[in-house]
Amino acid sequence: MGIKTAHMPFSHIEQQAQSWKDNVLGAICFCEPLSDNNIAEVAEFPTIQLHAPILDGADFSSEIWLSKPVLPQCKSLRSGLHSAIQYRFNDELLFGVICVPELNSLQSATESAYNQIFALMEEQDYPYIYRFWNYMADINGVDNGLERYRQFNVGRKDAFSACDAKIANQLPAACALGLADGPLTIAFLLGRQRPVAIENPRQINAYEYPEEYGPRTPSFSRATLLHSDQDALLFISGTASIVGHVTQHPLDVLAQTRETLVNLEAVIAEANRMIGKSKFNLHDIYFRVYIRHVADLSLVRDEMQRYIGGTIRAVFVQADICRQDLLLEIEATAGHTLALSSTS
Ligand code: 3EB
Repeated sequence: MGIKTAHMPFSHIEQQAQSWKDNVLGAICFCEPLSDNNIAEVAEFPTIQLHAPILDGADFSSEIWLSKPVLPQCKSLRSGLHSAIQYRFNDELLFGVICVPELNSLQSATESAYNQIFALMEEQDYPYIYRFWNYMADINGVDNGLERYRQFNVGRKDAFSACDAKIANQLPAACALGLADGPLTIAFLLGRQRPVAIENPRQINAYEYPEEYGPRTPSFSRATLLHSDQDALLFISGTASIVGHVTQHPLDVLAQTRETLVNLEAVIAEANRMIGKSKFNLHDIYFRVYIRHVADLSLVRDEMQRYIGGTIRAVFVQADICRQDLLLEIEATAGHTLALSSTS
């Protein structure tokens, strides 16, 4: 696939060798809000720095996407700027980041961010979206008469709808989380190979949610899968305690954790069905766990540990989930070699 991830604390990134940095497409980094003064600039590649309390797994708190040169003569990465987007790319992949301040509303900031991303896709000819990571302040707050997550959905959907069908019909994997403050911050991964969109048979597809969740439906699928004869890469969207379209077990974080894990297993089973092999599982996977209430950390972590067993690779951060009654959300990424052993 020509791409892999590495995970490490934010402070370790700048200490890496130049030859390693040369292969970095971009990074998604969680940093403690209070340690701002020792935050280095990582201007060499597109990076989003998200200020959220890291509750556990700080060793995995930054996710770095690296291109995996398959051939020695593989061309090095190139960088670019497009409107407010900073991006880095090779012939296969493009990783970009954008931060948009809310001048009028979160809705218009979102529409503007997505319009810029879609314009870049057209301009640079990366027709497929693999993954969006969305972060915004006060996600459950209400302003301009609408909950902010719902405004985000309106802005995103309107930008999608205004596009050419080949973009408008895509449903990439995504997550949408609330942080204490900061501008709307989006990272994205694009490519030239068509991904497979995966849905969860236990859940109503998000783009078909009923109107009670807002005037526009969320534009995402439960996962995207990229695969060839050699390898497969799975991006699992933010996954929560939702069955059908209804939040399950409000106020019960333990039961929400279990329901979320069952949903993750259902998505993984769909991915395995697509590749015709039982390659993906809850063990060989990287998790990012968003927890609404800091005090719930040990309940969530211990239940994941009990359910999955072995050593889990996960970072736990405090963030707000897009529905008031959701206490956690888990996203995951996994890569496998289909020919021989499994690696990420
Ligand atoms: C859900 O299943 C929970 O709006 O991009 C998960 C992943 C959720 C992505 C998004 C929202 C998004 O509806 C919330």
